[in-house]
Amino acid sequence: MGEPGKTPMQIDLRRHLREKEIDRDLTRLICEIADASKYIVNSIRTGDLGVAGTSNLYGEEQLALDVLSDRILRKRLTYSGVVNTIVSEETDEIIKVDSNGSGRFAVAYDPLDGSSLVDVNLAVGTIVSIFEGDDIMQPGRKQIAALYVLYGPRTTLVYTSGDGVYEFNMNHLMEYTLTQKVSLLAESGGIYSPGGQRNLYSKGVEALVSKLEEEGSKLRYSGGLVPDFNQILLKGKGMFLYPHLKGKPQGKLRLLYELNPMAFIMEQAGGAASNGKIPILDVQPESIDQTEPLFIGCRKEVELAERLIAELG
Ligand code: AFP
Repeated sequence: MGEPGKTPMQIDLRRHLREKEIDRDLTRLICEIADASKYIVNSIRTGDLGVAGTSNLYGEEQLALDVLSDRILRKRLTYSGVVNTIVSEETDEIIKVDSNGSGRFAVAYDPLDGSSLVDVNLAVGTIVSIFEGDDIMQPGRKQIAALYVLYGPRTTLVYTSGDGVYEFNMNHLMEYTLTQKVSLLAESGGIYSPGGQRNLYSKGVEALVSKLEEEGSKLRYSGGLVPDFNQILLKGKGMFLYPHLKGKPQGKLRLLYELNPMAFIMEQAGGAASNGKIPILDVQPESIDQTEPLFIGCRKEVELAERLIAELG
């Protein structure tokens, strides 16, 4: 007989990590982030949608939820005892955490990516990138884990620690239980999720979008990286792109806490992630606010993007 509220087959996050023999400190960190997401999902459902009256590194007005979500997550990371370095989209510097020398991990996160979508009731997410050591400016290939929480009709958590990608669903007890191991089927065609403004696309990107549509791909774009990415990952087809734009050659999305974690997850699921020239995970970060163009999804589509950009720019 299973515990109340759980069917006998349900495996919760902590048990899953234990059974996969994930490092105890990393298990603790992932579970702390999962716990923090319970407070974030409650703040989204009931919180103040007003403006916090402050602005972040990019000069974007911070919504109360941005600030609240950042505070919730940072507190859990700080008191976890296993973190020594933090970078958040909502702060403009690298934060050193005093864990009495026991801090093993450097963490970069976007506490509430897509927060401007909450007041129109669209899905948003938390994105986290985890490195061993105290250097947060390593290439993404050095990550030891990456995860996101998607606050949609259901609240789901997707993570990788380098041995596959797993999805969990938050049940009515607010516990995450395993739903599936994610594998990306490189189906032809399907969906594409094009960020930015089409009139600012380069010839190569314009040719990519035309080719995808000729092959029958349908446009699916909400303006939230986490739900848009999650759709490609779980449907197992197509690609998300936020490309280089005329006047914005580096694109919009942030390397440390949007591109690196999503690229790690996508590669672990059998897909690919590129800045149009090289794999995202091989980019050496030069600054915490660095942005890169992004082409991510099925390997075939990402290779097509790189080929057309090499030919046409
Ligand atoms: P915010 O976190 O500022 O809402 O931006 C969300 C985001 O970084 C990412 O989630 C989306 O993919 C992208 O911006 C959407 O950008 P556009 O509004 O330019 O399409």
